[in-house]
Amino acid sequence: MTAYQNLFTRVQVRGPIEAGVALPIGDQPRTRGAGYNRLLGWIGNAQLGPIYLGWTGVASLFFGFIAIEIIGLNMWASVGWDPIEFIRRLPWLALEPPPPEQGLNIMPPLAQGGWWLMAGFFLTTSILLWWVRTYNRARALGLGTHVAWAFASAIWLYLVLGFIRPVLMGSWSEAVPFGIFPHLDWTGAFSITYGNLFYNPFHALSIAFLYGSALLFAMHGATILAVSRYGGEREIEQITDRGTASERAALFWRWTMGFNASMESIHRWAWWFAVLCTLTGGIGILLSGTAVNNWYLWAMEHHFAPGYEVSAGYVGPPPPIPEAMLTPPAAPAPVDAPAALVPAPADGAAIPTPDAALPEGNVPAEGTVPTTPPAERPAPSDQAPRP
Ligand code: 07D
Ligand code: 07D
Repeated sequence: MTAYQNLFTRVQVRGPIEAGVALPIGDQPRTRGAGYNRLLGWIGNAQLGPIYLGWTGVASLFFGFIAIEIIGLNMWASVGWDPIEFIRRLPWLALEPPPPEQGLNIMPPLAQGGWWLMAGFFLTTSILLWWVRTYNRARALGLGTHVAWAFASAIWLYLVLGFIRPVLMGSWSEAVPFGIFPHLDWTGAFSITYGNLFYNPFHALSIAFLYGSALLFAMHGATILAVSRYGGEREIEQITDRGTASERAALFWRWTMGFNASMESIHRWAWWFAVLCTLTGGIGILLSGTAVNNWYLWAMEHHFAPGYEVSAGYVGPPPPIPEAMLTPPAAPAPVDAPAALVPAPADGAAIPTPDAALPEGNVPAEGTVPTTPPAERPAPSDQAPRP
């Protein structure tokens, strides 16, 4: 018997192409072509198309293409138009924003951030047009505009990083460069410049929502897969029924942790966690360098981080070096002086002392013989004192 496991999509529906609902009057027609694809069917719906492009879709793709062209050609030029080098070094190539001396100049020389500014303009236009498209398509289908507003939250962080904060700081040089590793270098440098972003409470909130999103996604995805043998993916129609996949899923969580999200509320949890990740993140970036220059010092002021003196003990000018440590070490004993290095007798009965063993002027090498006469030596703690 086949074991019940359904981690991968196993059912692919095929039939006449589904055309979808009629579009509102005034909308452009969708593309005509549509077909089936087995690979896509493994991860989602096997039907591809028809796509609604509309003028926002076409314009968005067009501007996005121009942005990628500007970025790509600048990167290619930076390796002397060598195609092999371009591919080999692509992850490290960059298109940098204007240098600080250009301030907010919107017409800097092309090689000094002019290309960056243009690419940024086209990319932003493309992203905003894509947002309009998500909003309009949702309206055309009679949906809520939740996707558009969630996307807007990501766009908020993007705009803060590349536009709003640089404008407030008075310089495009504050913005993120285009490039795979270069944008990570920027991210690392940003944290260091502002005294460690971990002490920025909005970065912390953003992380909590990021991790929370992953956890919620895992919990919800797993729950629905686990009850899919009872039709769990038809969650909404089962909300109020007993004995359904929905009720079992709810009971599972109520039994394991006492509380369960409802089939409706779990999607609100997911939406809010995802949206708040970039919303709080954008606030955190916006405050850095504008309101707060050093998050570590800020956190110390607000008793949120310990001071150095608490965490690392005494930090200050080093204590003076003892005089004895500054005197040069004693000259080594002449090799022909047998008393200088006296091995301990095998029976351990008597340890030679300087007074007994050393001729005049012969100094034992440090550590070879005790310098305190036997009578004055402290008794070993586990032995009785000598008579
Ligand atoms: C899986 C959906 C698909 C999207 C993908 C991304 C491009 C860029 C452009 C070569 C989850 C497509 C990528 C179109 C190509 C050029 C010039 C989404 C999925 C597959 N980052 N970041 C990446 C962007 C910022 C950070 C990867 C964009 C901030 C860290 C990818 C932006 C900071 C790490 C990427 C942006 C930051 C990454 C994978 C915009 C702080 C990684 C992204 C527009 C938030 C990871 C080498 C991914 C990596 C990574 C794209 C902004 C930090 C190249 C488009 C400035 C620490 N970022 N990022 O899967 O592997 O997202 O880097 O703001 O470790 Mg980034
Ligand atoms: C970037 C939203 C914009 C993207 C858009 C998409 C296209 C292409 C193409 C599909 C991601 C446009 C799409 C153009 C589409 C195709 C083909 C969302 C974006 C509009 N951090 N950190 C965060 C952690 C440290 C730093 C957030 C963890 C260090 C900076 C997140 C750690 C330093 C910034 C987060 C850690 C540092 C962040 C990002 C651990 C580096 C930000 C949330 C464990 C040394 C950003 C307030 C997000 C932010 C950010 C996580 C460490 C720097 C929660 C887990 C201390 C500068 N960090 N970080 O969703 O908001 O991004 O900070 O160490 O700017 Mg961080």
